[in-house]
Amino acid sequence: MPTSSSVATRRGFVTGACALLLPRFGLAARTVEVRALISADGARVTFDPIGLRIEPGDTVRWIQVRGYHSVSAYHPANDSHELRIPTAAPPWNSGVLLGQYPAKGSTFEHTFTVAGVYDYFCQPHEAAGMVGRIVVGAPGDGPGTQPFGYAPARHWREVPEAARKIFPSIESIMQRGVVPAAAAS
Ligand SMILES: [Cu+2]
Repeated sequence: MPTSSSVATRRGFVTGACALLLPRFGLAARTVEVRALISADGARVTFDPIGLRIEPGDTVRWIQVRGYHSVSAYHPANDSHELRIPTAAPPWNSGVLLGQYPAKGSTFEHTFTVAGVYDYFCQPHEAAGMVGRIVVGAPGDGPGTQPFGYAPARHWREVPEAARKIFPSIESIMQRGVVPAAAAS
């Protein structure tokens, strides 16, 4: 009898703690998947979806399905790339992922807590236009909303021409929520 009563008490405590956590984001935080791909002939490299709208607290999980890719924020900490994520947000860089899904080392996750626009690229394929854009909550007016090359005095590495054409517009991301790779350009 004392044992079962103690278990019941613990369960009651755990339930209470979960109830307290949930209202922080209104809804439970989600994990959304993005695939990193190369076509069979190697001619086309892409993230899919290429545009995504999520809420603060959500996590994006990139899955390396074919080819070898990285998931790297547009941020000066990543090899002097242009700052194109919110100023208050930490940069991230997966490095080139080493496995093919579902093998170990084929996925990378990042949790987004700061609202705004985030541009990111694949290190091996940036020049070929392998980039993506995520809007967390509302776009605001941070670096990711600025035109490419907005701060020439910083001497950041330029976003390659092929990549500039690939980013879906912030408007289309806000309207559609998910922008598949094929519909982006
Ligand atoms: Cu790539």
